[in-house]
Amino acid sequence: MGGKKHLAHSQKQFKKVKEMIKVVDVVLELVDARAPRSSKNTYLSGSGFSRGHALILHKSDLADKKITRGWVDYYQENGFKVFSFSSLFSTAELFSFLQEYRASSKFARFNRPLRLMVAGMPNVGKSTLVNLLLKKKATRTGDRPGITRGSQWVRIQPGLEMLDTPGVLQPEVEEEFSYQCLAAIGILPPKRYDPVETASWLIEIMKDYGCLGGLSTRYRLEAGEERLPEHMLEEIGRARGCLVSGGEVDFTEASGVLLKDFREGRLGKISLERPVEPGTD
Ligand SMILES: Nc1nc2c(ncn2[C@@H]2O[C@H](COP(=O)(O)OP(=O)(O)O)[C@@H](O)[C@H]2O)c(=O)[nH]1
Ligand SMILES: [Mg+2]
Repeated sequence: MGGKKHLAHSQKQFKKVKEMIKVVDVVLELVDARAPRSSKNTYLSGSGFSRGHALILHKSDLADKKITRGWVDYYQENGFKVFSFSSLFSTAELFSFLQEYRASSKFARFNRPLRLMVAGMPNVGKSTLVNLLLKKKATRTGDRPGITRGSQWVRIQPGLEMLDTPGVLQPEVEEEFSYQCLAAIGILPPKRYDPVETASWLIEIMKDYGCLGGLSTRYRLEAGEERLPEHMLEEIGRARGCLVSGGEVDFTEASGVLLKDFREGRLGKISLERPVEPGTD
């Protein structure tokens, strides 16, 4: 389950990201609002990290609003600049957040643009957000020395410049719960998890959080607390025609259906991780 297998590749990729980081003032780290703790990279908030760092709780349209607000408070209390966002929404508030960030930094005082880049684990919506920020007023600022090969500065607003290529950060898997979170939200590549195991885990989580309603609505099944995940998966499989010859349910396919629906928000707004409540833990 560990991350060792892809180490050689990810070291090379990480070296490239580090090169990009050297030329920016602030790294906008995208995490998935449904599982911010597990989708957050430890390097960028580590003590040796010398750049500015802001957290964007992305895909907030898919997460439970109240829990996302809790996460924003949690990270603010821990000294982070943090903003929750969805690429389905207008960029106006995100631009205000970035302009405020600039105004509170030395770059505004020196009348120089704030240079930023987007980074994050696979599938957190980096390309979507970069394209959204580039859409309007995107003027390539032209070649400038010291820029990593393959990426360019783009002026996205007065005072704001962004590298047009996001940095890919590798998932870090430390324990079973975050492993399953990363699998469920689609950060881990398919070959690194068992879809039936993850789908069953997700059903159990939905039980724990009292949001099985999303399953009964979507698949017209009886989604009781007492029902086993495998029985619900079987019913989902029948409802969706995920069958192998002989009429048996193909559990892998049924699990794929469930995970896809979860990822695209069709089971409701479900946050997998919650911030630690004060006085607990
Ligand atoms: N619901 C929702 N989906 C998003 C959002 N941003 C991106 N996506 C979807 O998430 C998937 C991965 O996005 P992509 O930008 O390719 O992620 P990347 O791997 O980090 O570059 C795509 O299917 C996007 O359409 C968002 O804010 N909300
Ligand atoms: Mg991408």
